[in-house]
Amino acid sequence: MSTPFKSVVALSGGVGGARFVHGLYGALGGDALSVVVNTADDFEHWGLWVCPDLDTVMYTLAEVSNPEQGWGLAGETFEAMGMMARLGGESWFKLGDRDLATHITRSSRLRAGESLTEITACMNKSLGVRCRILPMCDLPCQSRIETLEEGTLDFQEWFVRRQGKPALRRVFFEGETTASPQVLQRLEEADLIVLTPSNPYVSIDPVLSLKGVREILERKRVVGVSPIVEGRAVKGPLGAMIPALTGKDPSASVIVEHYGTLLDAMVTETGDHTSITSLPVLGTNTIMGGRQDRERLAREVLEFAETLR
Ligand code: FO1
Repeated sequence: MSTPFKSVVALSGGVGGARFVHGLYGALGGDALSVVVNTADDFEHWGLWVCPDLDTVMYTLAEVSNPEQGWGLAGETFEAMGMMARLGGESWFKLGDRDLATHITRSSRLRAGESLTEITACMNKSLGVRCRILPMCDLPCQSRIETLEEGTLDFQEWFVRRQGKPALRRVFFEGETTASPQVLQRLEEADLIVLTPSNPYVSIDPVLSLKGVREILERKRVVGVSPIVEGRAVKGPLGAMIPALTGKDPSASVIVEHYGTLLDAMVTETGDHTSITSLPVLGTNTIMGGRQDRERLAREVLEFAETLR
């Protein structure tokens, strides 16, 4: 598509963000697109360093992801996990047999001293992904979930093992506080930044928490896409997190309030846009099915962003 944007940066978490980024990739091509991916969900499992959002974005853009669940690989098998369970190991987090190759490759290269940024670039290239996929930082920065009654849990422990049931008090981040130099450079060079329809609290906020990121975004054209559609989260724990963290019902307006002055404009589901008066808003069909739908939404967001000045 013809667009005036030479350098678009998308901030993304897992499934919802990855689907939108897939649309942007189709609409823009690889050269004009960089994706900064949340790594605060990353954790060690079976002695391997697992980066769920980086892998979800990579598999989605390489078109090898599991279309129903959005994470993991299509046609995956779980023989290793079955054996792990027989051996008395942990089996609450489903690592597939082919997905394991990703975690083993990454973990051994990290141990050999390569950075997560370098490894991510190589793996994406190997799978034929032609845009820049950048982890938000190179060292661990992890989301911690402070619960009302069960202390503080790691994100995957809370979300997958405990199915998001322990009531939330707050989310905070522990570890690295500085974005990678590559991330800061891409953000500085961007002429459009998109906050994809990912969870603001555990996918986008970790990126925004890194030193220098907010300051750059305040100077840039930033458009958000709402992960809340007609009062419901499309996927994941966001629908329950909003009332717990804000005392409000889920809505696109809550997302706009959350990002505050960072946003220049917002894209929401048709109908949801009428409740937002504080900034320019585009109401459209934001539910993304297949590739065509994702590209259609991405084109609409880019055309809308062009009209902002
Ligand atoms: N999500 C689940 O709900 N259950 C799982 O067993 C699970 C395994 C898994 C393995 C690899 C991977 O890359 C992602 C995986 N996810 C799983 C998704 C992941 O926990 C979350 O969706 C993200 O961390 C949130 O963005």
